Amino acid sequence: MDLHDKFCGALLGTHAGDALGMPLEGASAASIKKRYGEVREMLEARLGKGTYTDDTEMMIALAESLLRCGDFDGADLANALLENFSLERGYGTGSKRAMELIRAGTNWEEVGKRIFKDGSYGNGSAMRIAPVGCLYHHDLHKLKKVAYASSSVTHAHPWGKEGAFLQALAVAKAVASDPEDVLDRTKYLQDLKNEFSADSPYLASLEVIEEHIQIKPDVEEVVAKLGNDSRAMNSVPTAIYAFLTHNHSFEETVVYAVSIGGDTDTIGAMAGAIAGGYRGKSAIPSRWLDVLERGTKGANYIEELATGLYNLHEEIVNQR
Ligand code: RVK
Ligand code: MG
Ligand code: MG
Repeated sequence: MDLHDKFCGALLGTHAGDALGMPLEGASAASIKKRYGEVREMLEARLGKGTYTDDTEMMIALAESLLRCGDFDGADLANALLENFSLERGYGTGSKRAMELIRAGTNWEEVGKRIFKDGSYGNGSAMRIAPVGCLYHHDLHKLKKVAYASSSVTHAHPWGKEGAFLQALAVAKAVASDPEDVLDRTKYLQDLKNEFSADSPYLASLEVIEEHIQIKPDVEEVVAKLGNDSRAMNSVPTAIYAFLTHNHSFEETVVYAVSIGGDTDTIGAMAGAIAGGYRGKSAIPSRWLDVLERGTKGANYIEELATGLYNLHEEIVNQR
């Protein structure tokens, strides 16, 4: 397996899914179908074709911080999120509040707790998690610790943290699986289920995925059963479902993910991270890669971050 290609795939997969979904943000599955049939090409978007939103911007911040510190560092991550923050990328209410609190000098351990009641369970900490899923895919104990801690900076609600962990785990399992073999979807799902307790909404959704994986219901039923909004419980399992039902192709995973409607940039970004981690950058259609934004922190920079994470991963593994 080409691990470097997989790390690049997970990070650029986030960007590609985010960019494909962004122009459809908030539209229902039915309205997307009526207007476009299916969306297989990058469309003109608010900030231009191939541009990314807060999903990828926060992922860049997380990767930069992990590389700068060689490990998770909450204070550094809070600074990195603020340094990268550009309102025009389109941030969620809770994340915007987190940036205000960080800017005001609030200790990073306090920020997440002051948003909504008991913290946010938005999908903001899950959609940015691909760097953690890659870097610690060999060490699931460490992965869990860092996924929870990195979430808590902005999304401190238990469901927010669990959502970030589930998405990190989904990316990690994809990175660790050989795409040349047939994906054992039963085992993949079981490995995810094993990490969640009976009272977790994520266990319930993973069970729904298990029941519907062969049937491939109408997209409306997927929305009704798994959700498509910006709460982590209503979008992380949906992205995993998109991957598991279309794991033969990066393109099909992401095209399906954005067809579900609702929080399309984020469901696209998360499905893209998993599928990219599984099949690698080489599986991302070149006609998509060609139009991804290439500014100062564009796709080339994202690939450099993925290379840095790959080198750091090699260092960590060799030190053990
Ligand atoms: C604009 C009640 C809560 C809650 C709590 C609900 C960007 C709220 C990205 C909230 C993503 C929403 C998205 C999202 C990422 C969360 N009680 N309701 N404790 N916690 N919610 O605001 O960064 O698109 O309705 O923290 O996670 O592309 O508005 O934002 O789609 O979940 O925003 O949570 O959002 P937030 P976020
Ligand atoms: Mg977004
Ligand atoms: Mg979104």
